[in-house]
Amino acid sequence: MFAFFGRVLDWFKSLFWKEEMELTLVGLQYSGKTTFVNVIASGQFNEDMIPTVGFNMRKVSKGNVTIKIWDIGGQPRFRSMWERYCRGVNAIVFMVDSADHDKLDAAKNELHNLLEKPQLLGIPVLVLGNKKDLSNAIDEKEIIEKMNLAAIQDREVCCYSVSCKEKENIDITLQWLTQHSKSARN
Ligand SMILES: Nc1nc2c(ncn2[C@@H]2O[C@H](COP(=O)(O)OP(=O)(O)OP(=O)(O)O)[C@@H](O)[C@H]2O)c(=O)[nH]1
Ligand SMILES: [Mg+2]
Repeated sequence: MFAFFGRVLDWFKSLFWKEEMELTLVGLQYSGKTTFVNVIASGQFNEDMIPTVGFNMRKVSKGNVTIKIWDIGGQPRFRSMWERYCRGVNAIVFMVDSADHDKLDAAKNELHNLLEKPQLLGIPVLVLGNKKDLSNAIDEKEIIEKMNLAAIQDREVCCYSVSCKEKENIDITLQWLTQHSKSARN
């Protein structure tokens, strides 16, 4: 009964109290960015993904928040676009394949290069260590260490270990993101 009234209340709120946010998803190729967008948009996990050429834009509604997501290709040839698409967004999500140990150093360098750009000063960053379901995946603490997140002092930084495949920690990720919508920043 209470659940029913809760849903009615949510629906009522969504009619009058809408928020919008914009975020950009970057990170090395094969880390799971497009998979993440699919999972939050439709709950679908797909093993056979096609690498993103350039970028995709998707709008996803969560409760009363509409999230406009820029999903940028992670291959080296697309990385020069990252900065442009990160300008003015509410949050940057940096996706890391936490089971691919050989690429962690490159991921760290790309993240720090990006955050050095003056245009992106102060934009909150969420680092997601994806593929938590794989047995060799490193945990949150190790991601924080290997990505040298402690060195980022000029903005809010958060890190979660997630699995798009098993839909683990996707809820807390969405919670963090929607808390960074425009009205939350104002
Ligand atoms: N085991 C496992 N595999 C995952 C997970 N998330 C994504 N993958 C797989 O990782 C591969 C790459 O996923 P994509 O979403 O295409 O990666 P991307 O970061 O968008 O890659 P680019 O578009 O090239 O930058 C696919 O085979 C996915 O099925 C996960 O949580 N666990
Ligand atoms: Mg992609």
